[in-house]
Amino acid sequence: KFVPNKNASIILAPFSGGQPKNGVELGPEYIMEAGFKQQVEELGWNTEVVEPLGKTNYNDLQSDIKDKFGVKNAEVVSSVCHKIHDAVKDAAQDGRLPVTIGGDHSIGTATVSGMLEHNPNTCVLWIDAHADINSPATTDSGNLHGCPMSFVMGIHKESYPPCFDWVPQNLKPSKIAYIGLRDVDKGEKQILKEYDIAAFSMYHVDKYGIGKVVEMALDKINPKRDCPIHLSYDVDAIDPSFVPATGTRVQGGLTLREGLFIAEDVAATGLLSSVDIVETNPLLGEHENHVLDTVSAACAIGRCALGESLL
Ligand code: 4U7
Ligand code: MN
Ligand code: MN
Ligand code: MN
Repeated sequence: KFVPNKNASIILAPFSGGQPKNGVELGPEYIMEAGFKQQVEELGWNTEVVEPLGKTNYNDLQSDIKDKFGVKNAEVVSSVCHKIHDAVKDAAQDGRLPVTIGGDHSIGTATVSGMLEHNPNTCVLWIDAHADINSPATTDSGNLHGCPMSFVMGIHKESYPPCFDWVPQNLKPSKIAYIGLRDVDKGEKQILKEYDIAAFSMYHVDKYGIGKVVEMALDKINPKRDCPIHLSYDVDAIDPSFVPATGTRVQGGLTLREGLFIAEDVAATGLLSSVDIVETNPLLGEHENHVLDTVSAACAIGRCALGESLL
C-alpha cells in the first residue's frame, strides 16, 4: 500500500541566502555524511543523488542589505530556487519521490511550486515553528526563508521583485496546513486569517494531542485522502532541546517523538509525494552533541516519512 514505486531522488540544496546565518548550507553535507542515503536504501528505496546547484557556491554573495522591495538576496534566492524547482519537477515526472535536503527554507518556493506543476492537486503540510508566509510587503527581517508560502500562493504579488516572475502562484489556501506554529508575525497572522488557512499551533498539539492534530490537518487539506502530499519539514518545529543546531530556535516546540510521528503518519497515508528537510545548521551547535542530535533528527524525519516505522 505504501508507495507503489519506490524510487527516490535525494536533492541537495546547500543554500543559505534566504537568511543571514552561515552554516545552514552545510546541512546536506552533514546529513549525507551521517549515512542518509544508505539509511533510505535500507528501507527498500532506490536512490539517486541530485545536485542541482552543481559546484557553484551561491553562499558568498549574501548581503544583509534589503533591496527596494524590502528583501535580501532576491536574485540569488530566485535563481537557486529555479534550479531546485526544475530538479524537483524532473524527479517527480520521472516517477521518483523528491527528498530535498536544505539549506534554508527559502527553497520551499522551489519544491512546492515544482510539485504543484507536476500535480496541481498536491496539498502541502508545513511543519514549522514559523508560518513562512510573509510577503515582501509584510516582512520585517527581509529574510526570504520567511516568505516561501506567500510566493507560491501569490499573496501581495505586486510587492515581489520581478526575478520571482517564473514562480507559479497556484497553491490554494485550502490546500495548506501548518503544524508546530509558535512564532508567527502579526502580518502573517492576518494572512492566515484572511485566507482561512488551517494552522495548528503548539496550543492545538497540547490540547488535542499530535495524533488528532495530524488527522485534523489532513481532514482540512485532503478530506478524501486522495491528493498527493508535499511535506515541508523545518527542523525548528521540534523543540530546541532535541534540535538545537538551527537558525531560528523557538522554545516550546514538538517533542522529538511528536515530530517523528507527523512524518510516520504521513507515510501511513501512502500519499507522500515529496518531502523537504530544511534549516539544519551544523555551525550553530554549541557542543558536538548539538550537531549530532540535530543531524540525526533530520535523518530520522526523512526515514520516518519514507516508511521506516510502518512494520
Ligand atoms: B524559517 C520571521 F520575523 N517570521 O520572517 C521572519 F520571526 O524558515 C522568521 O521558518 C522566519 O526558519 C523563519 O524573518 C523562517 C521572523
Ligand atoms: Mn521552469
Ligand atoms: Mn522555522
Ligand atoms: Mn521554515
